[in-house]
Amino acid sequence: MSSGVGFDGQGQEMDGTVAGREQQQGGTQGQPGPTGQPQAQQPRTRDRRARDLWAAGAGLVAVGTAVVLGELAASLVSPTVSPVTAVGGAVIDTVPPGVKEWVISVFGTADKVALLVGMSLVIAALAALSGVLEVRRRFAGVILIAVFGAVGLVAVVSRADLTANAIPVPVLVALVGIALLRWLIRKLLEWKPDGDGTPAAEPASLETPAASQHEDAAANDAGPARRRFLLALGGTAGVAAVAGVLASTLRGAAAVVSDVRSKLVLPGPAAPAPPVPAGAEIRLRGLSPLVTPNREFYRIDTALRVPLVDPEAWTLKVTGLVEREVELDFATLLAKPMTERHVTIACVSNQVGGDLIGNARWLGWPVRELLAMAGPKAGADMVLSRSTDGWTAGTPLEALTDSRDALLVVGMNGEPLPLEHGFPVRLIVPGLYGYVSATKWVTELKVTRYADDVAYWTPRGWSARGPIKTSSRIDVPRDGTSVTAGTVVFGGVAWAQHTGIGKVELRVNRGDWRQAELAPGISKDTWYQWKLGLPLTPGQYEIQVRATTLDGVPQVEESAPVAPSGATGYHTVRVDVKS
Ligand SMILES: Nc1nc2c(c(=O)[nH]1)N[C@H]1C(S)=C(S)[C@@H](COP(=O)(O)O)O[C@H]1N2
Ligand SMILES: [Mo]
Repeated sequence: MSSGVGFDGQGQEMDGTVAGREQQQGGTQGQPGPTGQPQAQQPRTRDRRARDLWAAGAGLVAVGTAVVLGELAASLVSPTVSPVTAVGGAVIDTVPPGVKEWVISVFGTADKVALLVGMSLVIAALAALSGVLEVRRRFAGVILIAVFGAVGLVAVVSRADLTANAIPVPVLVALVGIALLRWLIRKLLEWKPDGDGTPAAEPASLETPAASQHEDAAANDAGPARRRFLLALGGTAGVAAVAGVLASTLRGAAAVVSDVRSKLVLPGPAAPAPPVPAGAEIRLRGLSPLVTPNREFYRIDTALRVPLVDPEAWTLKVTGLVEREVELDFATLLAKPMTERHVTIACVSNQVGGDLIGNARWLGWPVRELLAMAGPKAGADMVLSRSTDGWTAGTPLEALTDSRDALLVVGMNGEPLPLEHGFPVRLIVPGLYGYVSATKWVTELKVTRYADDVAYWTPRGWSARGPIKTSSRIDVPRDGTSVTAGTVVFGGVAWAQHTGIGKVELRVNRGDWRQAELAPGISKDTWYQWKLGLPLTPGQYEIQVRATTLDGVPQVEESAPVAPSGATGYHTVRVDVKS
């Protein structure tokens, strides 16, 4: 940007306070002209133009920095997500076919590059415009950035391939852009305060002695103020450059692993998942899908940046209290007979009624087979699984060796594991909260004892063992909504992993429990859907749900917080029934 501003007197003014003042005086004197009016107006117009150009530069730097920081943030939250690409994708999806054909005919295979270049130009133009608008009228540029932030948000939200993690990014971009723009424009106005008035009125006043004195004072301030503005501008651009290099490095690495993942062909299951029973999925608007799509699957981990693990380099070591250490590479793992199972996993931090729970079809090799190869020694009661980033989970040895299908998972809902969900290999253990079992990016299984080892969350206030507590949730109608009087259909899910759900009941305003219609579960390790129509007349209602296991054990009524071992209590929704 700075290359475009060394024009008409501006370059001299940049040389320092004294030079600036001299230039200003000399400039006025040097202007030929019979009257004072044109003499004063021309430098004034030039000054305005120079200030507008600096403002355009400020806009470019502010928005450019925000976009680059957005790319960096996005590459951290999700390695495959780019707001710019999302907007580009949305453009591709929305342009009329004619335009698309035309672009392809002109640019051929370079159409994507053309789109990116075109988008960059549009963004740059709008960024520059936001600076000019902002310097001329406070918040005019801010509004422009806000509008384009909103467009970016719509683009990101509308992209089917994006995870929820990416949604805050356009908001962040807009907020950072606005803050930087306000800051840079303020600095610019401290340097060039003149020109924000109407040019018609000021030239006349310039001729008065008082005004010249004022000009003189302003010129005295111009040096430091100018330096402060240029420092702010240059510093911000420097931050953008560093962030840009970082973002593209991260994205480059992510792209490599992403590419490997997308080309990976998973083996078919030797033991396929039992078919989903007819009627397991209840058709009811707003009810969570029986099998959670990967991109809707909750994500919880301590990884600030998603670990990027190249399957070629991946190995899993079985160490600790074993007869023989075993090391497994990815090709060997893929060659094993795979088991496929639906399993509902949940986070211990899931509040009653919360959404940190999801059901997927996992493909993997039973952990018990691997442990059998290693031969756990007597006295061992825990397996400490470790991920590439050092995170650990402590799982009861028994849960990994008994008949349940604890798996070394490579596939999720028919795809290789998404990077966020542990690519290339993670653990899934039916019946246990994620923090004690579901290690993503897993690279080591240490057979040990609870007495000797502690997992990541244990010293942080969470219990060493974490069986998932039986619970249930009302999905529809949602809490706090209004519904029309008549038969109101309630629906939701209930889970008691590895035991199975026997019944689900609802009660209205703490009245009698009424049994809901319970759909068959896919297996005892998955959640079950349920629904119940209740005749409700206009008024306010509080509806509660409770599940009972197949063994006849009801979920715990007493409310408990998530720490240390999972929340309990009945999910309660309040609905307003209108006539
Ligand atoms: N490497 C690693 N694996 C991890 C975690 C983590 O922080 N790091 N969090 C666990 C927790 S607390 C949960 S609830 C599950 C969530 O798995 P998901 O993100 O695939 O839904 O992953 C588990 N596996
Ligand atoms: Mo969790």
